[in-house]
Amino acid sequence: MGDITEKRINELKKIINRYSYLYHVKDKPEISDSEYDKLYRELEDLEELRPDLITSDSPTRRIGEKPLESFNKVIHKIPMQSLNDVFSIDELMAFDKRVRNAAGDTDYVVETKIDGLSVSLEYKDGVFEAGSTRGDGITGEDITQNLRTIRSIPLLLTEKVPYIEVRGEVYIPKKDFAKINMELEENGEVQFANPRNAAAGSLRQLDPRITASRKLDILVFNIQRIEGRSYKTHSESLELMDKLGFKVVPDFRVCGDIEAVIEEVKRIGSRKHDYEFEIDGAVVKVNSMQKREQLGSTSKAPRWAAAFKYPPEQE
Ligand code: 0OX
Repeated sequence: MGDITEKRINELKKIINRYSYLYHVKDKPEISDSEYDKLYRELEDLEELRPDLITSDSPTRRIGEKPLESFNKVIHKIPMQSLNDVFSIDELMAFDKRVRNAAGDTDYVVETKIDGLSVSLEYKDGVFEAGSTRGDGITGEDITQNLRTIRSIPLLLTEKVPYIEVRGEVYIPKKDFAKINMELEENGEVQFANPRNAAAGSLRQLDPRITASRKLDILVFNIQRIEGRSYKTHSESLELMDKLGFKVVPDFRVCGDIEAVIEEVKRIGSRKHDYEFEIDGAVVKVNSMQKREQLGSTSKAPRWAAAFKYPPEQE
């Protein structure tokens, strides 16, 4: 009899994780909310009968019960570097010249630069183990409990990669930001100045139930470290993260030369208002991992990437 329960629990975990992925990562729900709730409640009931079968990757384990006393410090195994800014097309072309002088002609990837909070996520054997804030890039804070509440962060990857650490940006969608401030105002509390501060404030809550109520989302854009898999280009790494179940920066483009990069940077700038998140630029990255190695980093930032900052607009 116990076996039947165990089988059903495992089945429900798989089904629910899949529907949750389709809803929160792919934005393509395949069942109604009420059907989803029904499956979720069935799993909750079975886990109440058999607490010995509860695992950390169960969709019912997203929100921990206990608030923390404080956040622990973590030293990043791989430093979380920052980006060098460029403020004009001329500066972007100078960046391209430096890159080609040092590493020869190259493909680039252009991505949106999401204005949120940089975090790191670590998985062992495909299971979410720990997450932290960037902090100063060397030392951050352990916010695992809060990150677990973000539905687009997979608790279980589609493949049991021995180890992977990815980096992404946590943000609050523009449409949800206004709602949070309205609620804060109703409760007589201080409002947030912008979505970025709202995301930061929500991640810094010691009580994960408050974080869970905040509609945080994530987009990932870098593999910090991986064991058991390899890739030759950044675009391959983005595809790999997509395959593993992560929500990856949308419509990134591979560009064959700086002219194509400039066109893409302009296109992103003109679409600024269409994204569900705030952007504070476009990121241009050398695609070849081998060329990145060749280019290396300064103490602060990689030489293989640049953040293009759009001029401020008159509101
Ligand atoms: C972003 C963003 C930030 C990876 C190595 C140095 C910078 N805010 O959207 N950072 C990076 O790349 C890191 N990419 C991005 N898209």
